[in-house]
Amino acid sequence: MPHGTFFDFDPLPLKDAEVLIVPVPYEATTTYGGGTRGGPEAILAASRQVELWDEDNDWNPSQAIRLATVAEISPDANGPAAMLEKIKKRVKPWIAEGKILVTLGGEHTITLALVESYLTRYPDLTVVTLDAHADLRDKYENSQLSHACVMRRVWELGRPLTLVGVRSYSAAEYDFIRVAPRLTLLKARNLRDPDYLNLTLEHLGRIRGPVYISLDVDALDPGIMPGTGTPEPGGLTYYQALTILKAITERGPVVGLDVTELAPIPGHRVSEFTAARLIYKFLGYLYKSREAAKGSDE
Ligand SMILES: [Mn+2]
Repeated sequence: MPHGTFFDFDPLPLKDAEVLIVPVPYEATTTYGGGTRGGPEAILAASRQVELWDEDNDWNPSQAIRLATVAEISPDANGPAAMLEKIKKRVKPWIAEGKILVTLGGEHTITLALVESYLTRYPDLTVVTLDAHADLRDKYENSQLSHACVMRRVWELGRPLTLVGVRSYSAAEYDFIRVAPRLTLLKARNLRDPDYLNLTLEHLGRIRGPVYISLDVDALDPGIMPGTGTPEPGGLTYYQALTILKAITERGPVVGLDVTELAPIPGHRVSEFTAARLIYKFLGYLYKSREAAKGSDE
């Protein structure tokens, strides 16, 4: 295992793990700043510095989380379609066993393979993505499998899709957003208004059934997340991101998470540390909500 394990947890045998950390250092269609291939390794290294006591719920989630870190899914030189197939082949058996995957990108394109794989086990899946960009282009630089098209391809799979934190899209994407069914756009600029934030949380709270979360790190403000290929000013604050992740996990089962587009800046650790911290927060919320659900069954 070249990367070591996430959070320095004692490695569990795969069969005993509920959560799998899956590194996917794939980068092919990045169009501006590169470097997302270094994302997984940077997040893994940063995760080992995350304080395990969680002041959010005053508990130590690491004592509950049953986690294993698997070997990376290495890039396929035969292009995006081959890479997506490779990812599906690797992850489907884990998803079939009910594992919760936390996939570390790499570019956002990998989300398409993950959602397709999750749909084979959870046909009633809803996808929530946090992203600065709509990623709803039909085609970009002559590719339908560009990171700029990933949410269009995900939307085409026929399930509800909610985009949170968006603040950058083209005229054609705007026209698409206005007419597309099953699509909800919750803009970053409006989240500054507490009433709108509450509406956002209500919308997320109303989602029924399993949810898949795709976190493009550029959803966050570049002040706390400068290490990304296509930074956009005006992003989510850390606490807004936490509130949103908490609302989604408290509402019902979250079956998977991906964290994409992290491009580490040498000597500048805030981006990967923020990403690792968000993942630990997410897992804390997830296990807390499961505990609460168990408690209410008794
Ligand atoms: Mn983005």
